[in-house]
Amino acid sequence: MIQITGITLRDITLPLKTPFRISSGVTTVRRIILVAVEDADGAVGWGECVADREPHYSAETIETCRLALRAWVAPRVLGKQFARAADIHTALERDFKGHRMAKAAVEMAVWALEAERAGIALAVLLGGTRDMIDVGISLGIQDSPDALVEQARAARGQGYRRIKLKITPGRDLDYVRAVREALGNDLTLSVDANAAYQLEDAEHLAGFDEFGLVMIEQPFETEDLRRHAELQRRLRTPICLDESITSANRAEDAMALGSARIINIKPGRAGGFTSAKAIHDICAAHDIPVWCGGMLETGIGRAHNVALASLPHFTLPGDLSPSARYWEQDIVTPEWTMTADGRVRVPRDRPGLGVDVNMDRIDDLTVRTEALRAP
Ligand code: OSB
Ligand code: MG
Repeated sequence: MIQITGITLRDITLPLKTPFRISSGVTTVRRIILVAVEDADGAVGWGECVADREPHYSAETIETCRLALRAWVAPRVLGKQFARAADIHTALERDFKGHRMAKAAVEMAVWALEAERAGIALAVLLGGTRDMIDVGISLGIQDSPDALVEQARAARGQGYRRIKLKITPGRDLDYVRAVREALGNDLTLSVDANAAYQLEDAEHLAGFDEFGLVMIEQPFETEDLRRHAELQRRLRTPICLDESITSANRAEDAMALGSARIINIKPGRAGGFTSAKAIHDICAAHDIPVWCGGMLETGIGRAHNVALASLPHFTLPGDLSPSARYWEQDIVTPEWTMTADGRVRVPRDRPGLGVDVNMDRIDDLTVRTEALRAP
């Protein structure tokens, strides 16, 4: 039995080493709500809310998450008993629509807590089987094709197994062509539009077909499943959906419509691990490859993503860059690293997250704390 007695929300600010630009906006400093869930025996599980300040990626923001966590998530969990973390999802869905990133922050913290208490790795508790995962990098939009080529060259040198280029209208085909011409056809390349295009751009987007990309990620809006299917019929390049896939049912719809040949799974976007696992399972049943996306997480969110990505059907490289790519200093020890051949080790031999949360570092970065307690 897990009896949750407290949920502490800690806001930290953490500057990125370099600003990260996607089609809908730029992030220079991350402000992140960390969630510490405590049970009646004093065990603690950590979660990380992946919402950003602005509703660029989805409708959720730090402030909508704070409201949702305080008003609707916490009351469904605090003082309640759960046999397993897997039961939290149902409790959070009862008469409570949306707010998936807020739900996920707590749901995933409870999974970490259960693993910690059971003395097993989160990866093992989730059903993970792999102990090394291929890593890809996501390169933000640059000011010139040359600048992007330099970034891609450096990433290749570091051993990344897939390089994803963020694109936006006006900074797309020429940028990808420059990278292909400079670095050759062997490089595993993809692009991510973060919903910046419309069906009228279909012909323009077909221009990507000549580059041999492994996928084009989320060209259209979140809701546009039918339009993605229409585009897929006109493209050779496989479409991968990210923003659109908020649940297993939605993944099933996308597959039935032919909207995607690949799916990116982010547990924060899907409302937590139970939902992310369900998406994984339905994609496995339909033979649609999946990979684990990233949201510029700290080492806590990275621990969650690495654990999830160790499930058997995560067959493509994940956006699981090492700590040093984002931060001067991470909030976990040891920091996340990548091997010279572009892989991350799953800490299957350590209980819980597999890394230690660095409380001194978190205290230094904390700008606000809110303690929610069982009534
Ligand atoms: O679409 O995958 C995305 C970051 C913020 C919002 C959306 C996305 C991303 C990334 C970052 O691509 C990948 C990473 O965490 O390294
Ligand atoms: Mg994406």
